[in-house]
Amino acid sequence: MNQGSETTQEAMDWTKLRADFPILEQTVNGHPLVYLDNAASSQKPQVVINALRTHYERDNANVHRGIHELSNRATEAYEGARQRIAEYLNADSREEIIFTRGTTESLNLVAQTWGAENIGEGDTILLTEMEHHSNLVPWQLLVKRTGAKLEFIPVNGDDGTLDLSQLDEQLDRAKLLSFTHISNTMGSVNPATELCRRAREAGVITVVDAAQSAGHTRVDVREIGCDFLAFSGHKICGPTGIGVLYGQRELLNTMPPYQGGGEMITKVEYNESTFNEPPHKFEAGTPNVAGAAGLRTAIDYLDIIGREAIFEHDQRLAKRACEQLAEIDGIRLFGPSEGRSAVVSFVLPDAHALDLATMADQKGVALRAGHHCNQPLLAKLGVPATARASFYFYNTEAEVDRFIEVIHQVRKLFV
Ligand code: 7TS
Repeated sequence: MNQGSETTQEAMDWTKLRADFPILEQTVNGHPLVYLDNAASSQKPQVVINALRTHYERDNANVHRGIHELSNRATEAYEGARQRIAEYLNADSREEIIFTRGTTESLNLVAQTWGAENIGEGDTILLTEMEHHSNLVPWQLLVKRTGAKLEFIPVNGDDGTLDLSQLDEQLDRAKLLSFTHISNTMGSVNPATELCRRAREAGVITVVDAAQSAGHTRVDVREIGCDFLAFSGHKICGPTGIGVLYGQRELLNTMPPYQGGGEMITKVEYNESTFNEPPHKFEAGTPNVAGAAGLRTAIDYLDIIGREAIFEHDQRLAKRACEQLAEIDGIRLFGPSEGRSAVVSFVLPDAHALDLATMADQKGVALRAGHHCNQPLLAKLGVPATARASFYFYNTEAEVDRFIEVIHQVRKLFV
């Protein structure tokens, strides 16, 4: 696909897409790299690397401040990226898109601004048992400050689906529901639209953690019907250090600022200030302009491939991996058997997950092992760690087979 100029048909040649990712062309420990840690961070196509380079070679300046050409170009790049992201999420307007450092900062922003204004003693914040620490700890901090409490939608054990049997009662008690769209450990795809609809009917504000979904499936904030949604650029082929918080405009208008500083004010006196309108009100200081430009390019790139096609490819690879893993005696495979995403977590009877990942690395296969920032979930499942393979569109069936081959080779060393 390279510069995004070729046809969709050609773009669907998944193997050919690999040529867009220079990092994939290397050997690691003497073996061709098989990168299966995409849930942690995705790789970057050449067009994104070029966008960062072009920004610094040609357009770099501060935004919104200058009246000179470069500052105008930087502002256009930054605000143009905001507009493009609004389209990507089908938001009503670019004013609903706030740039952050990533999902973690987006979720902290909601907890510290909307939460500070609206959560008080005795209020309930509803989460699920499968949240990444970044959608748990910010709410714990808020609870500590306010005297509110947390409640959790249960996970149905190894199957990784949510137990929604008590949802209506839980929503009746809650003021806010924050949940992950796709689990980074179980690979489950949560019914975001249904959860948001039922929350809305109960008058509960919703936050969707789209870290694992934004680059893998279509994410339409109007169709989902959420109040807030967060994602990270680096997991969707964009640069590190840039992310997004979508927030419904009426809510953003009522929220206090996040951090104080330049850009977020209209008038400053020694003892008080008036604040800018959203989204600028929530973006104090010089922003990550190059990151925004890189993220825009990543989004253009993904949209040429098509997120529906990416999701189908994810599912095909995950199914192939699960079917082959399931043949291993005594293996514990996590996540739903149907409709799962590109994340496959497992525990082998005879090899510790960390040893397995370390030895797979010796064969060039990059896996993840550990608690995946899901410590309470793993404690519930009764395992200290899982091994995890997570796929993206540049992974191939041959790589899945190589991963399985390496698992078998490594197992032989343990038994
Ligand atoms: N939410 C989910 C569901 C995630 O998977 C992650 C990162 C985050 C939030 C935080 O994203 P960040 O970009 O702000 O760090 N997940 C992982 C992972 O599974 N392995 O490393 C990071």
